[in-house]
Amino acid sequence: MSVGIGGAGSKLATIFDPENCTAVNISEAELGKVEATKHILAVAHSAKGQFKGSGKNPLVGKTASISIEEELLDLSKGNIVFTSTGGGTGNGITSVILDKISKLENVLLNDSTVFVLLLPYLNKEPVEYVENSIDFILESISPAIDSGNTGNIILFSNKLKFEHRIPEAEYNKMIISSLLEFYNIPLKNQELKLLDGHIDDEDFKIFTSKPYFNHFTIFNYTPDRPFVDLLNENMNPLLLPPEKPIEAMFLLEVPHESQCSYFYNILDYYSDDNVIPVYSVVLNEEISEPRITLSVLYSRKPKELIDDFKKMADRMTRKKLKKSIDQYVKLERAKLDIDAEVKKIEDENENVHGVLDVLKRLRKLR
Ligand SMILES: Nc1nc2c(ncn2[C@@H]2O[C@H](COP(=O)(O)OP(=O)(O)OP(=O)(O)O)[C@@H](O)[C@H]2O)c(=O)[nH]1
Ligand SMILES: [Mg+2]
Repeated sequence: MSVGIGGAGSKLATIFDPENCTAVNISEAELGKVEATKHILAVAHSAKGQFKGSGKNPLVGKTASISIEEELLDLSKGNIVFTSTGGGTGNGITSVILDKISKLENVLLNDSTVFVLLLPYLNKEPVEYVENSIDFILESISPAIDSGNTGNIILFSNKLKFEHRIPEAEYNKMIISSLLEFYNIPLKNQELKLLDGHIDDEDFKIFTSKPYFNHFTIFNYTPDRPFVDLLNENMNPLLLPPEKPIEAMFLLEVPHESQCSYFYNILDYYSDDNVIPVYSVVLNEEISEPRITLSVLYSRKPKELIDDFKKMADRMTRKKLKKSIDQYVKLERAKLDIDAEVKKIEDENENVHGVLDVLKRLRKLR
């Protein structure tokens, strides 16, 4: 069962699990467009009536969650929750759910929730999406991970979508088919002839119920090249790159039984990092080359991600700032070198706090 919150979340959940998914939104129109099996409208009234969206404001989502949080918490148990981190509805409602989960005394293995998050692409998406995402990761995801109460957290990004100009619907299908490759590991283990190791539903559940970030990828494996090179070339381009792994799981499919022992190379690679993967090797005569579906869990906060996000948010804020000053002091243009002034202020203070500071300063300069 899957739960999709907000616009992007609802669309992804519906593709992932068309037979059994719940879509949640504060926008009736957006909710009506998704073919979910269950629809939940979160009540969010303004003076003008029910909101049609949060206007990228997570506070609206947070407030609206009051009407549905118990139901949603229940639906999330043992399931997968999809949301984008940039908008206001998915971000706001999911942050309330994460907060509730973080405060639980104890979460049973079968009750843990996997969170699939969709992050905006820094270079092409509005600054509000980027800022909302920073807040979400720092204020909701980090404490949830620290509480140990969530399942895996999977970080998809819209980077490839924007860089390769991929239509939204197609990109959503790419995200879900990649996710299904990972989720099909126990099924393949069960359906194909098992040659070594094994990953059953229980093993898979234990792995996905750990409160770490999950990066998974799939690629052809040939032992004539070092595993590390193949791995580096084949990170999942839809996901954020992983940090140092603390746990790993892989399914190796081989077309010939004689290739079964290749898996020892992969175990050797991870033993250098003191990681002992859960694995399964199966015979798949329909493929021509051995293929690996690999997942690593990493626990460090994606520091670089936050740094990049912050840098981009700063840059975007500065651009906005410059635009405002440009407009405000139109008549003064001849006297002032706006670029130089903005640069000077930036040099003095890394975190420029707002247009007001700058304007005050400019007035003083005149
Ligand atoms: N890949 C993909 N990204 C989407 C899709 N819809 C929205 N996004 C991204 O999701 C973010 C915006 O979040 P939405 O899910 O639309 O917002 P919301 O949660 O409904 O919140 P509101 O601001 O109230 O609309 C941005 O980064 C968009 O690029 C989609 O169908 N596919
Ligand atoms: Mg929306």
